[in-house]
Amino acid sequence: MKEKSARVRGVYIGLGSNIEGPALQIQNAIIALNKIPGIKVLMDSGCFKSKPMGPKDQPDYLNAVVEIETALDAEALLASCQKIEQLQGRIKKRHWGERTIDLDILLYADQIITRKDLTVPHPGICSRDFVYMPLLKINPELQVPGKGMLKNIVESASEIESDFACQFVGNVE
Ligand code: A4P
Ligand code: MG
Repeated sequence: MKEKSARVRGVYIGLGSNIEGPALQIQNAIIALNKIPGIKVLMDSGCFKSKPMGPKDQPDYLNAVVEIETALDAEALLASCQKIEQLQGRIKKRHWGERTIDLDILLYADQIITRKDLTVPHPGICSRDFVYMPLLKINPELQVPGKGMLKNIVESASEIESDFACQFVGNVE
């Protein structure tokens, strides 16, 4: 069926997994995103490994970011992300605890959204290495609405609270 709405570019989704085969979880979530009507995955960052933020008695994480083009508005995109989390068996046990898959909307073009259920740009963008490293790999010139160029913010280091020893480990399979 032909899409009626205009497609928005510059939309970035962060993916994270640390149980039940993280590499496969990330790969499956990207495939699932791409199958949703109104979403086209344009690029992925590859996989990055990092130490857990939050409880330390959980496995290391695998993170990735995808840039998508979408006809969905941010709310509908959030619902789609949550559906994929459910389908991949996401169970909430504890705050910042282990998970099969987590999908966060990092940026939705130049929109700034502050709703109860949705904050965009995602608050972790400039301070978590497992978020900004994959983002910068896709787009080194990325602008964060209301803040400026991501690489400048990261280089100035004033906002960096934490280092999770994030490193690139290879392509999404
Ligand atoms: N929500 C608000 N804004 C957004 C957004 N931009 N994208 C709301 C997605 N969701 C957003 O999220 C809780 C609520 O956030 C949702 O109901 C949604 O309406 P959740 O995914 O259910 O729970 P969560 O992910 O455990 O909570 P939180 O606080 O969002 O955690 P984060 O920021 O996702 O971090 N360590 C490493 N190394 N790598 C990781 O990826 N991830 C986390 C979770 C912990 N430690 C990690 C990693
Ligand atoms: Mg989340």
